[in-house]
Amino acid sequence: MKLTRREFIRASAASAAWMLGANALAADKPKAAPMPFKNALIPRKARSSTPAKGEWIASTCQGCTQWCAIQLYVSGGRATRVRGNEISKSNHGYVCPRGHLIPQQTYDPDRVKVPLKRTNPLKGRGIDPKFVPISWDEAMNIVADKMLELRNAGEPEKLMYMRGRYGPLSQELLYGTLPKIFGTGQYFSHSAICAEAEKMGPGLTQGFYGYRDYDLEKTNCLVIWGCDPLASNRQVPNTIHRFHEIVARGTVIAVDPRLSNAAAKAHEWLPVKPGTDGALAGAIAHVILTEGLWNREFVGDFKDGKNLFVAGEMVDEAAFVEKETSGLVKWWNLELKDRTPAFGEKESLIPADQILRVARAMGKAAPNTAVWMGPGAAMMPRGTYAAMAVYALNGLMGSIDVVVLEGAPGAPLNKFPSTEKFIDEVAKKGSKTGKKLDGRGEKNMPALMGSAMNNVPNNLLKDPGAVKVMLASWNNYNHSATGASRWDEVMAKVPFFAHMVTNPSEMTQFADIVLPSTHNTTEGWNIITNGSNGYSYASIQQNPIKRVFDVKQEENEVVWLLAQKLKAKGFPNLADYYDTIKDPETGKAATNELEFAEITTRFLSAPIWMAKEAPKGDAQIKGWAEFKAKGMFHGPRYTPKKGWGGKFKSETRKFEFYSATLKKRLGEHAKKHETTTDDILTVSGYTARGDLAFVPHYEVPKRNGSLEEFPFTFIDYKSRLNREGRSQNLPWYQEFKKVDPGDVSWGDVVKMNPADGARLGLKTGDKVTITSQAGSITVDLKLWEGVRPGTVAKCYGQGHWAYGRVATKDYAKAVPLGGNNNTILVDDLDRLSGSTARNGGFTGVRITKA
Ligand SMILES: Nc1nc2c(c(=O)[nH]1)N[C@H]1C(S)=C(S)[C@@H](COP(=O)(O)OP(=O)(O)OC[C@H]3O[C@@H](n4cnc5c(=O)[nH]c(N)nc54)[C@H](O)[C@@H]3O)O[C@H]1N2
Ligand SMILES: Nc1nc2c(c(=O)[nH]1)N[C@H]1C(S)=C(S)[C@@H](COP(=O)(O)OP(=O)(O)OC[C@H]3O[C@@H](n4cnc5c(=O)[nH]c(N)nc54)[C@H](O)[C@@H]3O)O[C@H]1N2
Ligand code: SF4
Ligand SMILES: [Mo]
Repeated sequence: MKLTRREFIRASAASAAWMLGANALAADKPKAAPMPFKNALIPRKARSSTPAKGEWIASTCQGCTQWCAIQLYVSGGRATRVRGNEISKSNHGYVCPRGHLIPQQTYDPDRVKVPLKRTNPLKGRGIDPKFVPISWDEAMNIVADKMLELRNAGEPEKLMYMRGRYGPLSQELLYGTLPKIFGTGQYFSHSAICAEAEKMGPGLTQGFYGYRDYDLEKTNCLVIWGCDPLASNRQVPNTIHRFHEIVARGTVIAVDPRLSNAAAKAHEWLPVKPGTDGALAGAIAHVILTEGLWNREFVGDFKDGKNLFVAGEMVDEAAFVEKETSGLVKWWNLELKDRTPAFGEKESLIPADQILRVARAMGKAAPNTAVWMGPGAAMMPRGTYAAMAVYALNGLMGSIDVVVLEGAPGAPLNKFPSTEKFIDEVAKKGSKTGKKLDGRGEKNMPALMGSAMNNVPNNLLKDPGAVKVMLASWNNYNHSATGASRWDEVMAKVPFFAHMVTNPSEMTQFADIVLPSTHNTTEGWNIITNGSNGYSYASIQQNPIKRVFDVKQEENEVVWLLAQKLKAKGFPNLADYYDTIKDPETGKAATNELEFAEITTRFLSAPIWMAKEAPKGDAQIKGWAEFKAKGMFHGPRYTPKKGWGGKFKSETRKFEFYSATLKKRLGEHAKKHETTTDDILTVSGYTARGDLAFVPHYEVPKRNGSLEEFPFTFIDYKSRLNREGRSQNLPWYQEFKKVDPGDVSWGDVVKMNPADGARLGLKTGDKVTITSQAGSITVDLKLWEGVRPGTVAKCYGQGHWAYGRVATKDYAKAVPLGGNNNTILVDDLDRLSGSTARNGGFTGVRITKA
């Protein structure tokens, strides 16, 4: 970068102003780190005195669930810059804005730097734990002793492990192994507060319970529904890369109650009334059918070619011959025939003529129409059916496996040895003792996705003795889970809690032992797998920097140390199991925790770099050194129309508009409870009965709180800068918070339509209290046109009362910066999936001047 003198003066002035602004705003913050900015603006001459002698090293970002293959610029053992892995076929060498936060997250001065032990037995929000530093050895001794007390008392099931974010090695070495070998069934991952309800859409139609991929290069009509992939959701770099091309050549439609980044750039914005997505999707499907816009190649046609879909009229099932789908006419007769645009308008508040226009644009581009559904249309009470309704539009468009993809075959990975031999009788018995504390499988909790994690505190509050020792990693449920105050209550009661995290977050304030974790992108070992843009890939994390703090990675280093301690104290099974994992080249087992981390990473990825013949996909990688240098391996590109021809994984092997898959699974659940599916639906809070329950349909949105008492509907969304719940302690997060439409830097605003503001006599900058049935928070008000009257929106992320000095207003006094949405979001679920509700406007709120 060469600057002229004048440019340099201008740049320095700008950088000085920036720093002044940041520092003035951050008067009571620790010294923010404006250095990277300053460096970037210093002319070359000054820089050459300390030339950066570094190299780009491959790693993987875990700032969101895309898990991008990236490269870190490492200089003198320090990571200073970030970019996409240049060979990545999904991010094209770029990261999203959150990728650039990695160095700040790594060198956050508020990280937990050494193991800590609590000395204050009192636990509660705002109570100083009085942590004192201890050694890793002492910490491991304490945790191992507590665990063995349970085994010795014959009650291993009183151990609970809670996992938040993770890497694939967790499945093999921690989450999937430790509880089984130790003997407890009480282990829960965060998926139920993440986006599981979304998977019910593709799961119950085509038997694919997973996140979809999209071929944006071929997409001519992109319908972004309940997510904002320019800023969040998955595949952000590829969306940024392709979005403008679709805007130029086709149609972009955004369905979101708030003016999202995508909505601001789309041709059509449909500010749907929260929670009515099923009605809107039904109306669009109705138009597609009555106007004959469905994709004949996928869906089929009427026998004699005449379209018999006429509003309000039943159709004879025998008149239509389906191809790749099943149950279209049933769906029409049960649900769609009355879902006219007028009905859609009445429920969703989207004008009928806009519904018509959008449906026609979608039909015109089919099968190159992608409906990109996100949690906004799924993570709500009764969200299973909204997810099905929105996703089924892809079936009508015939876009399945054309532009809406299941994901390509992944890179080949090794299977870890079986744990079976190491599970003793005590463990077998323990694993089967007691019911899962999330209540899954109970009559009113079908939880077909397998977990209802956020229900654990409810059961634990009823039965506080059920857990005596709790381990948790990379999670912060006291902040990230709705009904957050329940977690404060329950965590205060858990007798012994060890937390494996990077920062002293809210949940950590309840810990007895804190085990400081690596920031895995810069300090850990792992192989991370994902896909986007038609490719799946495996990408490395290789501990590329010099660790500044005394941290260890929970998935491999900590479990190995813990296993050794348990062995020394008389329980060898975990350590003996880990010893069966040998280095793929030397055949040796690990002799220390860091070796274990590297060996397990090498073991997992060996089929990529040790294969005699190249696995399908990228050119052959010859050896570990080459894999570390390249950092990633792609499998082959997706196979178009993979599931066509009766190869979907649903019950009928077709794309089911009438879900035989759900009928079977719900039927099994009903049978287990010796009752009918209608009874299950009733106790689980759904409105459908009979066959309607098996087709995508509209369920009226559930609302916690009456309109009289709580007149506003609350909408939650993610910040473009949220690295899930983990970036709020970074000065750049706070400084650039204004990148979220309508938001402000170093603050937390609730956004209200100016018409409502005028009515209530409220103005921008007013301090307001938001109150729901669950609790209340006080934040600043911002009048903003991006939400309709009656709805208010606030970004998720702020409101930390712990975590660090930047994230809070006063860390020592537990004073939050802004307010946590999860304090006011009511604890409610979509019981069919087990997911926690956070979208769909299910929480009514009242807004008053503070
Ligand atoms: N209201 C609302 N709530 C939400 C969401 C929302 O949009 N709105 N999003 C939901 C979603 S999708 C998810 S997935 C969850 C996520 O929620 P959780 O699973 O609880 O995870 P986080 O809050 O992202 O991070 C938890 C903790 O991990 C620690 N940490 C950070 N980096 C690392 C690391 O590299 N290693 C280890 N061991 N620890 C680390 C930090 O101390 C941090 O406090 O939140 C959910 N909660
Ligand atoms: N920037 C960023 N990106 C992320 C993450 C992050 O923390 N930050 N986390 C990653 C993770 S773990 C996950 S699970 C994904 C999921 O993350 P997203 O796909 O972003 O999901 P949500 O945060 O739930 O966002 C919900 C969206 O739906 C809208 N919405 C709310 N109610 C309704 C409704 O009733 N109808 C409709 N149609 N829309 C509604 C909201 O305005 C918002 O735009 O994101 C991943 N990507
Ligand atoms: S935050 Fe997500 S999209 Fe951004 S670079 Fe990291 S993994 Fe990729
Ligand atoms: Mo998530």
